[in-house]
Amino acid sequence: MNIKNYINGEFVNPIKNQWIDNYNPSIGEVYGQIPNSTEEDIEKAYQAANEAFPSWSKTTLDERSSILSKIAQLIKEKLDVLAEAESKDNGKPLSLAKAVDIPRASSNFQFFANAITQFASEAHESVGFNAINLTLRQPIGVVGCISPWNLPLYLFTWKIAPAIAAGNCVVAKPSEVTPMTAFLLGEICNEAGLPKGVLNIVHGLGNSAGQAIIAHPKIKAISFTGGTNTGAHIARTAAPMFKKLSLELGGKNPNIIFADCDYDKMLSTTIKSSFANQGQICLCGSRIFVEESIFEKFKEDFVKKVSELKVGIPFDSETNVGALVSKQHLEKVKSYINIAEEEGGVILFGGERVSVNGAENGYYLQPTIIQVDSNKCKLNQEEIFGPVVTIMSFKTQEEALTLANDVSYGLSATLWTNNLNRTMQMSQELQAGIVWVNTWLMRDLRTPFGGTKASGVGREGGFEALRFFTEPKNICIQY
Ligand code: TXE
Repeated sequence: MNIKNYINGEFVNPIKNQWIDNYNPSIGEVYGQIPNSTEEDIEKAYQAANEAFPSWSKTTLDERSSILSKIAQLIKEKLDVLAEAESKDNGKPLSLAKAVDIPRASSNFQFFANAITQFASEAHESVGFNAINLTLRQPIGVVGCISPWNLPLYLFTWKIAPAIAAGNCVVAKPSEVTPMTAFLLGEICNEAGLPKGVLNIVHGLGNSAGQAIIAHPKIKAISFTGGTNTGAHIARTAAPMFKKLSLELGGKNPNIIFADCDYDKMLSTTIKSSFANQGQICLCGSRIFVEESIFEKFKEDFVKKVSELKVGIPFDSETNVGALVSKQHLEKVKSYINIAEEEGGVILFGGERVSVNGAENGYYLQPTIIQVDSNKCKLNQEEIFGPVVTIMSFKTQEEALTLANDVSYGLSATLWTNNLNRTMQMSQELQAGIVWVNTWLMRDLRTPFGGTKASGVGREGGFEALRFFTEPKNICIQY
């Protein structure tokens, strides 16, 4: 199954005709090839975007809205094909791709189809000066969108939808590890009547195709989701070129559980916040802190529930935990489990690779729970990004807050308590861009989304995203 770049509304081979193997992680085998694009391909994509920009940026909001709605509708209609492609490419359970990834990709387009028709700016009357100030929020031009492999179409469209809704044209690169649904999106955009060149999808490696996008002198803004180290590299390259940057990076999120919580809801949600998508979600609550009085009970109940999770092939409807995305990533996650004991950790459950019948070469790993006695260990300081959580107890609210914030990341936090004062006191002090209280991963797309500290710069979502993808201009008129 060879896929091609989508440039100027057409599917084309990479100019230098270089290709990369694409793996199916559930069986550990190559199932196709993708373009290993070079800067020549990025230049071609930029030219197409640049040529499309004058007319696209002058379309009415209703014209844009109706095309984005059509894309949203087509994604919905193609749910099964897209979900199977996503599951095959990423290793996640098909049930998850059907329930979360693909519906959210459709919602991303539908949300910004609606939002752009409501996006307004402000005017300021300079009283006494016979002057009025208008703020225009104009599209930037050609922008770059680069996305990771964990939620491929979900995060790819989360950037593309607001970018084109705001009137920009896009050079987009999905992760080379999970290119398939991005490829299928190109066909959907043509079917929806998106004018050629508005969206260009180029496949390839980060340090070549990706690097060509961030270094391109005329691609004026970069929206990136991925690892913190990569984000830092992108900032070093793009900042001196004065590009606008939105960096949604890694996380090492605390899940803080007080004895006064709704215990059963907490337990069932914590299974999800720990192991959904094989723990490969930047928002997973990978550091679990439990109030001392319920620590032993929680430990026992949590281990029991996790031991009942089924690790299996993604297309099996019984599967709760699928394959990790690649051999390299499985080895990275395993390397953290291997240092658990030397760090004074105790593996309460899991830790081993799983050999799944009929898919012995797949990248499967048990959901793993490690009890640690310090928040200073690597297991609690570094993003593992796999089905691995640590647990430790705390005595007081102050101690829990200190533990939660004592990490370089600041993306999200989850808090389980029914004490209102505690909720507000802790939510204000937690160093995070998102705080969930008595829930996890509940998402209202109007809200600002993003992290602080090593979790990134800028916010996505709602009007934050439309502001990122536009340039404000103040026009002051005296009369
Ligand atoms: O991200 P990368 P990966 C974390 C997680 C994971 C780590 C690496 O810890 O293990 O990041 O994952 C492109 N110029 N998260 O490898 O390398 C690359 O091709 C331009 C958290 O997926 O950052 C891909 O398309 N682009 C994160 C994208 O960047 C470059 C979700 C992400 O790749 C580039 C995923 C360069 N020099 C991983 N180098 C989250 N916050 O959700 C790479 N890329």
